[in-house]
Amino acid sequence: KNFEDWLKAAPKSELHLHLDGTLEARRLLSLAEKTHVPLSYQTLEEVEVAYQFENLQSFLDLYYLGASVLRDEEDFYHLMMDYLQRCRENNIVHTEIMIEPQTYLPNGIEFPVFMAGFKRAIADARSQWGQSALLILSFLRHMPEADALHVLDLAEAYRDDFVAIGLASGERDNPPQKFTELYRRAGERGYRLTAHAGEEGPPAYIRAALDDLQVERIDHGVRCVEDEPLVEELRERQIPLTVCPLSNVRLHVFSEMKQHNILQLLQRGLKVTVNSDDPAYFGGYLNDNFIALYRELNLNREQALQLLQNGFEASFLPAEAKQNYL
Ligand code: ES4
Ligand code: ZN
Repeated sequence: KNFEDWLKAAPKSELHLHLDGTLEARRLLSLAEKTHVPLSYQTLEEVEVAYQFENLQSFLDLYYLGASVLRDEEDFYHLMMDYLQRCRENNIVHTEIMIEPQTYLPNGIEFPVFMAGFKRAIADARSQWGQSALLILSFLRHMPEADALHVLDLAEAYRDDFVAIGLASGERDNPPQKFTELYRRAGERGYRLTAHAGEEGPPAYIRAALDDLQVERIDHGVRCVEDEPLVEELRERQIPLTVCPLSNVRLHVFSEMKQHNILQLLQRGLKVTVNSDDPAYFGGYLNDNFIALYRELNLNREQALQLLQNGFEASFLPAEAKQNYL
């Protein structure tokens, strides 16, 4: 059996996945027709052209437009179920999924609608093949903190359904400090804490996520290498970085996969994990990310085993549940 087959078959954990980023072009186009959302692309070929992103913002514009086709409980059930099926195909035995209510609420879709669809799909996947899944309540940093605080209160009715909060969307000019009160309150309410930092934003944003938001995990974090003392702190504290190789190349954080620093970060003893971010937009699910690391960066078995183990160690599962995977 060759190495690629071994990578595909290995049990995995995925920790950085935006559910709206799993909306496949085919389903997007058919839902857009049903919901009467006007798109400037009508065919799969036109989608492919539209998905040549310049940077994070040019991606986010299409990503939020895409998610606006989702309207009823069935749409949300199928979105979640399609991704959980992909987990099964990719041997992702545990996944932590970011849900972004601020994308749905402006369309008049409230918590009971999307949560019912999500929870039913997760319950079905758990009972059908033992899928493990946790949800992360992810906030949009281009919106005011007051809006996030309001959504945090709306989520109280679903407190047990979210293990953590996260912070996503356009990083530049939206520093972590903007959300200090949100993270303070969420911490008080028992949520685990993670945030995107150091994807397009400077290493100072990673430091601010650690110091001002008190996060225990960093989403992306690849720009930490620009600040040597920060790398040392991340290593010392074994702060997990949820790195997304195909995403970083498609959004030009790195010019090509051969330039990606994930294996250097691993070599330096950082707790790096591999993730797909928005697989429907960035050209691949988790196995495709691992295979790209093998083909372009010569990922070896020892490195792969470390990355796979980190994926479970860095999860928000309770310690006892983690043990079953290690
Ligand atoms: C995202 Cl790649 C990325 N970065 C920041 N926010 C996001 N939301 C969805 N994908
Ligand atoms: Zn992300």
